[in-house]
Amino acid sequence: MKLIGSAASPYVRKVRVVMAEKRLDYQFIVEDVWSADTTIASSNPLGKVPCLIMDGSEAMFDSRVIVEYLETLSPVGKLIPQQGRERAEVKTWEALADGVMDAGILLRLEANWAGRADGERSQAWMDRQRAKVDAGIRAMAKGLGDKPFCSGIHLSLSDVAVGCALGWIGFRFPDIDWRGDHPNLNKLYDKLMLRPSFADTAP
Ligand code: GSF
Repeated sequence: MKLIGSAASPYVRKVRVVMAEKRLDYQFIVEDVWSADTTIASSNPLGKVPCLIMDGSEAMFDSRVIVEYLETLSPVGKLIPQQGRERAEVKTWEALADGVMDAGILLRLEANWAGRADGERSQAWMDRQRAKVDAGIRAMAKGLGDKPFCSGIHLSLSDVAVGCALGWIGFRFPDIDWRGDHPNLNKLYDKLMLRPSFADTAP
């Protein structure tokens, strides 16, 4: 398998953490989707990473589809419950974490994207996205409570997704003090960073 991605992308990190937890081998192909000569569109028409290329088959995207597929490849390191409420709960945690990343990326693009002139940037739009980031982090802290992991007592995709979102927020928005505001998230992230899957993929 080949994984096209970048070291800074939180969605790509989610896939890499899952690969490592499940002891799956892959070749990491670094691609800068923002550079003028990127060839990502030949694999993913949406021009986004992560994108997984299976041997002799079509490309697969996006990160939620990829991690769900990876879960079927090996029983090692089970991360997603097979059915029912528990599965929906883990997928909802993932949607929450992805939503925080989505809003953070929209905020950054509005503030920095080179294709937009300064006069075209909307503070109201940035505030709207920032509110989603803040609300998402608060919901993570509330949902985690004093549990050892987001969904029960074992590591799951919930923790992987939340860890990738928080790590990326810390990397891109150093002014957002989620560690100080939410000691339980701080503790969870420190615990995740003890795992090679997280330590080796930090942005
Ligand atoms: C999001 C991927 C994405 O936005 C997923 O895979 O879960 N829902 C998708 N990737 C970014 C890279 S990053 O900011 O993490 C991307 O490739 N953006 C390029 C673009 O043109 O939007």
